[in-house]
Amino acid sequence: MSITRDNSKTHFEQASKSIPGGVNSPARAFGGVGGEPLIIERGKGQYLYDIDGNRLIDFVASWGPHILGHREPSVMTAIEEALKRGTSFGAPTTLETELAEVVVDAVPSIEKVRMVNSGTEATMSAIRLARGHTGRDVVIKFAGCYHGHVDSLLVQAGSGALTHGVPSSPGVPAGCTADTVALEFNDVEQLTATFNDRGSEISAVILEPVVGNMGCVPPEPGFLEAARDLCSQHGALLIFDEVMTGFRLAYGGAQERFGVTPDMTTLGKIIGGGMPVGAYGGRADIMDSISPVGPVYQAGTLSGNPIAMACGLATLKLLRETNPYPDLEAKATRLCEGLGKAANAAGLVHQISQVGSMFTLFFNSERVTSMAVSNNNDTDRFAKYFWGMINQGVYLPCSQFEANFVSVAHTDEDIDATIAAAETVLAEIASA
Ligand code: KE4
Repeated sequence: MSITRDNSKTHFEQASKSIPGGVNSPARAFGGVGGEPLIIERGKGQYLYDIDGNRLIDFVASWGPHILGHREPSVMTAIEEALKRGTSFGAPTTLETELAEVVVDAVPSIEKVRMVNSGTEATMSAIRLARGHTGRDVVIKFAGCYHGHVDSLLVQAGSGALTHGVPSSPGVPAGCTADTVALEFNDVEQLTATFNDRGSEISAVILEPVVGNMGCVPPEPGFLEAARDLCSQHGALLIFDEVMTGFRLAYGGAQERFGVTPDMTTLGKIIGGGMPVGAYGGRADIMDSISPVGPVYQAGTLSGNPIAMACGLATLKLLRETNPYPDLEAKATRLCEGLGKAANAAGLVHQISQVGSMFTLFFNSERVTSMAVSNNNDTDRFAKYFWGMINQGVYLPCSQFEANFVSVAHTDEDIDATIAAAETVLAEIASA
């Protein structure tokens, strides 16, 4: 069974004439799976509809934001109401304060928060703030963690940088990464040794508390606690990059789920509900080092944009009121169990990694705990799985180094259909 993709192919060819690679983000370019991206016409609930009229069950959720599904009615109404008052004023609005107060109330580490326009802006600003606040230059990150395309953090990055095999990008001068140390995720010994060696130089450790960008990789027991303790001992700041896990793994994010409180947190995706919003926040004494209160500069024309604030606010309010997390986790667990049974029935070596409503089916003989292991994923087999599932009407992230997301809109029937699709596709792969 193959879906029709003629219109997508034609339009993608046209797009490629005026947009590099035909995409505005390489993560969408299908580089890791081959072929051309589907051109999406609209989304509704758990479904995407492409310009060939195909309806697909969506587990990408725009790379995370759509925890409520596409076009959730109360979110759409909030956007329409905000639009009646204008799109942007370059001046404070009450909506920014309201969203800031919701974030402060929800996220344990955040006493004050600054809105920006993307996750990249959030991490870039958080790193600058950490360096400015501590007066130190060295930043520790972990291979496979992706924190956006920040020059100093685009070192052994995950996500699209990994899929395209260009973890450390050209165009980043050596000086920008001279103070960036990339270690192995989940390696407490290596982190401890680095602190023992250079502790007084380290401004911050930044990490994805549950990594989504080398596939879904949870922290090993004790890893987050060790990072917390080492930062406290050496006067460095612990930054949780919760752009993906924030409001995804719990209303208070991974830090609520794992009970480890960082000094700063970066957010994105869900807090914008699908509109361009990023944020960074943390202890008030740290955040008051940022302009205009303190000397560390950061600014943005459309930061706190009222339409984006309205979308994010409606999204977070609905999450707070309905607490969908237990149900989301149950649906994801049932799906992962079904995928595992399908892979076992087909006799295919695999790992399934799930935290809450995010998960990855890895084609790997080892449990994936770091980039060194994730690098051994069978990406050719993943590509066959990806296209097989598309032809069964299931839309997965187009890379083995990404996480899938279950939303409130996914029904039991969708979970059953996805499992059935996987049974067919994985059996076909095994018999090829
Ligand atoms: P953005 O600048 O793309 O809004 O956020 C960057 C970012 C920061 N931190 C984490 C943990 C992230 O996952 C991301 C962005 N995630 C990727 C996909 N895993 C976005 C997809 C894309 O780049 O198009």
